[in-house]
Amino acid sequence: MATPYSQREIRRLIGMFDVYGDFLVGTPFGNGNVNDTFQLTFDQGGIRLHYILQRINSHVFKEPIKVMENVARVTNHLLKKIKAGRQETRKRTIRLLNAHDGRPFAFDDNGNCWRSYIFVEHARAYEILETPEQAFRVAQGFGEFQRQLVDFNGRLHETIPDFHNTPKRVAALEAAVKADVCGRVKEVGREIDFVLSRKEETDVLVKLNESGDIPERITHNDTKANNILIDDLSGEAVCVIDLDTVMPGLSLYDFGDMVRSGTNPAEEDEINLDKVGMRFDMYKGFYEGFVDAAGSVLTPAEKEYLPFSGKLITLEIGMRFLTDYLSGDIYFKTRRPRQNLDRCRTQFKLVESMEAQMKRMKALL
Ligand code: GN1
Ligand code: MG
Repeated sequence: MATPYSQREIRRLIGMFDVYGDFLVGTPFGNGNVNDTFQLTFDQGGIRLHYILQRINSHVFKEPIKVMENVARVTNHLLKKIKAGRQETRKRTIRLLNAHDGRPFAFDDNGNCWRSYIFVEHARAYEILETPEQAFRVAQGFGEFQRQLVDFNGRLHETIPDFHNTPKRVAALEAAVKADVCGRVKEVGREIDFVLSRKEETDVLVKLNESGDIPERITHNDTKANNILIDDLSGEAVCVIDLDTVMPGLSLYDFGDMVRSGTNPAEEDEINLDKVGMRFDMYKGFYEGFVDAAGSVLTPAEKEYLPFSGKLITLEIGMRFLTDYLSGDIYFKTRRPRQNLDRCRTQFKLVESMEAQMKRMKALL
């Protein structure tokens, strides 16, 4: 749930940006675990248009201006690519609105950083994917994003250092277990053992990067299936969204997070673990879509570790939920008690399901 804001406050906040037309209404939008997001309706000359207005969570993003510099640089790069394509296309990138000072963000009186985007009409993000065809399209969209950024000039800010450094996430969990600030460690012995018994595998990708076998790239780092918009008519992936964590990273974590979020037919915090597991046909869709779009830029080692990457990031995100549960639910938004623990258990169930199907996944290579 987004923090409650009155219509008056929303009107004042969007008033910091250059938007034409009359503000009608603003409502909470989407299911993000971090930022506060609103969809705003405007009347422009008798036509209704929408914008997104978002507050950047400053607990998670300590340097919001750097986040916005990354987002602006990447969207400008993508926009050039789209414009250079000769065919007419529904493909797009998120487009930031400028605030009155010409910068693509603005601070409110309480020091919160806000930004606004043009809303992409006739497309939507799916919380749960239904068909392998959708998985193919989603992976194609994120793969294309990866490919389009291959010739990006310069390095982006590392806005959250070591974001997908899995061994450091293990260390953070171990520190939270030691501190046990909420006295919850006694409830989660099984979950802690689950991680510890897989500890040696957690540094595989970091090590391959250190040895030069897999390159640092510009990556999205939050490639949940719901972070891409699917066109209502064509079913094509038309726009990658939620670029806050775009920064230097490993392509495999991007592929892995699609597999984590999109192969599971249940919610991320599903309580009935019988419903949770990896659908192999969905995995196949992701694999084929990603290779179709980004195969030409991936190295042999990157390709080889595609199946493993899904398992690794699922373990990593499960650990992050567990760490947050032990720390008193201070990072991810929660709507009910133990939600972070439920999220963790869902992830670990999914890890087991991936382990059971690893051979089949590798056989596709
Ligand atoms: C957060 O805000 P949202 O829902 O897009 C998190 C991701 C996690 C995800 C799990 C900056 O993403 O890393 O994978 O929740 N974003 C950040 O649902 O930590
Ligand atoms: Mg996000």
